Formats: sequence, C-alpha cells, structure tokens
Amino acid sequence: MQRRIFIGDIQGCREELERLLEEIRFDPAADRLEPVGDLVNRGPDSAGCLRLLASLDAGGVLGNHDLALLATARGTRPERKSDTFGDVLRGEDRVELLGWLASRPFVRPFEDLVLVHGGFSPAWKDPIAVLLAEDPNDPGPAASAAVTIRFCDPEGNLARGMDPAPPPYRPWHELFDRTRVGGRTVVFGHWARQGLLLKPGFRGLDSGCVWGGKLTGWIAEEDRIVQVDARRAYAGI
Ligand SMILES: [Mn+2]
Repeated sequence: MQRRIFIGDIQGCREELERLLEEIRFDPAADRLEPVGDLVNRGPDSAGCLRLLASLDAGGVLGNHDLALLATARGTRPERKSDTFGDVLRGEDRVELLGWLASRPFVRPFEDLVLVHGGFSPAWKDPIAVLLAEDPNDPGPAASAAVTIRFCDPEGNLARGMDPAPPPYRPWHELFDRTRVGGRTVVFGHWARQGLLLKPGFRGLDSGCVWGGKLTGWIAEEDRIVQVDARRAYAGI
C-alpha cells in the first residue's frame, strides 16, 4: 500500500530528515513524501534538504521561509544575518533548487486531507480555490496569511506578533469550519510553540526541530506519528 508521509517543518535539518526517513522505513518506490513547508532556513543544511526532497520527488507546500528564500533570490527581499539559505543562493545548482521550490503550491488537496503550511482564514469561503490561484513568485495577501496564520479573530484578522494572543483572537483551527474544505482533515505546520497538535480534523506537525525539539512524521494511512530528536538546537529565540 502506498503511504503518504507528512513531515513537519524541516528548516534545513537534513540529518534529522534522513534519520526520520530511516525510522519510517521510507520506500521511495512506494511511499509519497509531503513536507508541510518551511523546508529551509535557520537550520544547517537548506540546500541539502532541497536536494534530498527533490531527488525523492516529494510533494509538499510552501512556507514563509521558503517564500523568503524565493524573494531573496529574486532580489525583492534583502538577505538577513539570521538567514541560513546562502548555500542555496550560491549553490551551483541554485537554478534547479529554486525552480523546484517555486513549483510547490500553497495548498495541496487530497481526497481525504488538505495540506497547508500555516492554516486557513475563517474568512475564506473556498480556501482551496483561493490558494490555488496564488503565484509563488508574486504572493498576495491570501498566500501570506496561509503561511503565517496562528491566532486570528473570527473575521480572519491576524494577531501579528502575539502568541498567545488575547480574545477575541483564537487559534485559527478553533475558528475554521472544515466544511469549507469539504470536511477534509487539515495537515499543517508553522507553529512550533503550540507543538504537535492532534485533534479530530487537524494534524499540526511542527514540533520545533530547528529549535532543538523533534522532527515529526505523520503516516496518514496508519494515523501514526513518528518522531526523531534534533541533534541540537540550531537556532535560538
Ligand atoms: Mn513557518
């Protein structure tokens, strides 16, 4: 049976990704890899992660750090001191790696599941249609919200910079009506502080590997979590 294996925020943690794939006994001929986005940055080996994921023909969606890399490569965002994706920007295979990354969508619907990096605004009537219309090389407000949302109000206004945020703000997944994605289970990442979130209809897989936490895999067909410890904290708050 083909397994779909969703992987939480990798952020350049190639060694942990390789260990997780071993732990899962990933079979490239049979299994499908679906990272939740934020494949790069803050961690030690952004280019290595992209090379590995591309070689395994992974699916996945874009996260805010992936967009930061693409914007920096286009020259619309300055490279920052805290960025660790210079290995991609100055790699011999930069064109291939950036092209592969830019061909990820913002949302990936399956029959039973839907994958997004941050989450969905309660204001969107048809989140899948809204996000499929977004261009990775020219992201609009909806794409930006989908990769950054954590707390929001019932109208979908984001609580920027506040975590936790006071009422009326609540975690987006407490306000989101899943009938708007056809009742699919929502798989997402981006929220290391909240950590692993398993509740009916939602699987939040960011367990803060790059901060010294764990890298999480969720095998959809078995509804099973597999985790490996980060070798160390690669980034600090
Ligand atoms: Mn993120």
